[in-house]
Amino acid sequence: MKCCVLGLGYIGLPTAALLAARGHDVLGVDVDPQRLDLMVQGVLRESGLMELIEVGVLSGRLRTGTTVHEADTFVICVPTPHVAGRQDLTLADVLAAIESIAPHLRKGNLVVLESTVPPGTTDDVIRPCLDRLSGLSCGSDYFLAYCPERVLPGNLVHELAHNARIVGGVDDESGRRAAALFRTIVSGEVLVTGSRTAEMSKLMENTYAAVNIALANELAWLAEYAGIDVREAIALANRHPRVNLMNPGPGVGGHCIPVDPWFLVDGTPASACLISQALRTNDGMPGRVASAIGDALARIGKPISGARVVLMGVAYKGGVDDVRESPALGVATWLWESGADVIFQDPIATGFPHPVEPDLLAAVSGADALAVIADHPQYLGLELLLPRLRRLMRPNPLFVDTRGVVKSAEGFLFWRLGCGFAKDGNVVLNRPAQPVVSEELRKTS
Ligand code: SAJ
Repeated sequence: MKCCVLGLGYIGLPTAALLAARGHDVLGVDVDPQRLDLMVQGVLRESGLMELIEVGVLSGRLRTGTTVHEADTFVICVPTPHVAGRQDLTLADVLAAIESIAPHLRKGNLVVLESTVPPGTTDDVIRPCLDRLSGLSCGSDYFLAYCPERVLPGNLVHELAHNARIVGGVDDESGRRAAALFRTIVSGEVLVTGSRTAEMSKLMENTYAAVNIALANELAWLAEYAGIDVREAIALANRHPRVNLMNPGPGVGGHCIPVDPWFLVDGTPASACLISQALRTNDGMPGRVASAIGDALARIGKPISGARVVLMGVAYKGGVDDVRESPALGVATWLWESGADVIFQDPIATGFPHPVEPDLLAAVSGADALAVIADHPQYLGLELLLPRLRRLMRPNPLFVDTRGVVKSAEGFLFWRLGCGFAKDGNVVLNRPAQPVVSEELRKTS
């Protein structure tokens, strides 16, 4: 089958390569020729991706370009950045893609939208737009479906090929044709539904994660006040057969979980209070971590102003080089406001807007505090390296762990998110316990 994939980013490029590897004749299109070169040369570091691209290019089945050509199937993978209350801006790239497809659309063609969109977009916005621009009729002349991606950055190629896929047709025939396409490239189940349900399911998946992480973040503060290690408590609670709590962290980054739930909140804000609050809780985490760093420094007699703080891991999570919505930047912004000197350290991150030191030993030289923000695999065994790092730092140093990477930090004042303070292995200086029952409730009970 001849496929044209529009948007060669994090999803479009691997999708184009997988289609080609499964025997389709693929043209990958991106409006930015520079980006096209970078992507194909391997700027996207995902295990197995370069091999997949090579197979496609060498076989002649994967070609790239900046303009759309005729095809049997068009797959749209362009970005949909959330811009509050401005659907026109959110959908600008999708609508531009539709405009570029319309002159090439022929009877029998299939159009698949993969970009994350508010519920109803495929049927209410894309379908009438494509009908008008092409002069064809959806459901009889051509077919249209919404098929969200659900891959995990860091394990993208494997998940693209093996995860179950939701296929949402705007009508039965569209669903059937899109399902047939995905059955040629994925080994996971292909679940067919309507386009609105598919759009909603995609948003629900990432909203579930956002709310679950917000709960873990809130539990982290409660555990600290109670003098409990939240990660141990979560691990135990998760042994319940129907509990699946996620982990607290210094903030929620990436291009999906902090963004996608807004597509639901925006439509009906008054009915989405829980989701809005969860997003606010997660967005507040970098500030809370920064203030914990300031508080901890004060306890060892070091004013935050002028303190040298090393933030380890500027990627949005461990094991990826992606820095989009990086919690480290949020933590740094708060620290800068208090006059701290921030050093960024990361072994793999690319595209961070400030200088980043890849070498940990060089980064910690003369520092007052060291804070783990992303749990890169390169930090495994960090505990053993800490004595060496301490000798390079100023006297009386602080170690902050927001990801549960180390168990102890001898010779440091040690603060763990969701646990509290420890010095030389002993829990000390816990925050003042908050009343479990508020004064008001106490009076009424
Ligand atoms: N995070 C936590 N605690 C956790 C898990 C994650 O604080 O327990 C943080 C991470 O550190 C990171 C952010 O959340 O900053 C997101 O990381 P992630 O690994 O949970 O998710 P992404 O953004 O890399 O990929 C997500 C995945 N969705 C879910 O886990 C529900 C992926 O499956 C989706 O396909 C992808 O978004 C997407 O494209 O929508």
